[in-house]
Amino acid sequence: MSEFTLYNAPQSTCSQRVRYALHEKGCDFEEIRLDLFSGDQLKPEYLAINPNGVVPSLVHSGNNIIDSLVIVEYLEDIFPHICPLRPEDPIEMAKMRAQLKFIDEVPGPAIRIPSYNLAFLPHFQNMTEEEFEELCNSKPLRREFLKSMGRTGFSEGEMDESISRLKRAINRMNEWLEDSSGPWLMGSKMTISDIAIMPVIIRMDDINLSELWKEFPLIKNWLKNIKETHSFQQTYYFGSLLTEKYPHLKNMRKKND
Ligand SMILES: N[C@@H](CCC(=O)N[C@@H](CS)C(=O)NCC(=O)O)C(=O)O
Repeated sequence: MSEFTLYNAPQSTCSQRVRYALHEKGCDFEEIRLDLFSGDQLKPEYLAINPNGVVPSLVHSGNNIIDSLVIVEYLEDIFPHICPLRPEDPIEMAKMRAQLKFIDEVPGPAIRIPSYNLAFLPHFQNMTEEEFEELCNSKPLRREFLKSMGRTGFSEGEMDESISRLKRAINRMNEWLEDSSGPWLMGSKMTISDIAIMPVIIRMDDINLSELWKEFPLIKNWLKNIKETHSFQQTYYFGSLLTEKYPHLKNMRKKND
């Protein structure tokens, strides 16, 4: 039996970060896939592991480690010499951590808006108002987010605002690549920052938002490089992309291509 158990979901962007880091570190792990739309994450036995009722959670020898970036940093703490993902210099480390804060503050929340509107909304549309209210109230972390979406989805204004935040994030990512001379966000070596932003960029690519970096060759190159890593293939097994789970999104892609 493996000493690591990862509770996660194939298409969850936060889970994808942790799967990638585990593969980079060469960790053997048991993967338990939760169905987020059946409410697996809200069952008492899972809430005992992660009281926030979200994925991912990593159980390591009986210890519950929660929150994607905390988990990735934890893996770094216990395996500092296997494929190091943090710079040694404290100034560089601070720079990387500031990038992580930005990623979780700007593009991380912004990508949820189109993801929910395009893919996840139908899961809620057939519910009655009472059922939806009950579902919202059962969520320790995402209650207000789900309520703000409602059963009809985010408004055009909210969609536009999230695209504008994603554009700002793309500009910032380009600046990081220019400053570091690439190919990774912090320079010649991949760091946690690359893993943190990866699922946002992959999601944007998947839902037809790649035009946001059409003028940015450094980002195109970054994307090509990360897709070529062995951990990428292992992380994004079939069903990890929204277009693989929700075929109607593929048609939308074709229409726009
Ligand atoms: N800060 C947390 C956020 C985790 C999170 O929001 N997970 C989403 C999937 S990416 C989730 O489990 N959602 C379930 C729900 O909303 O009920 C982390 O990085 O791990």
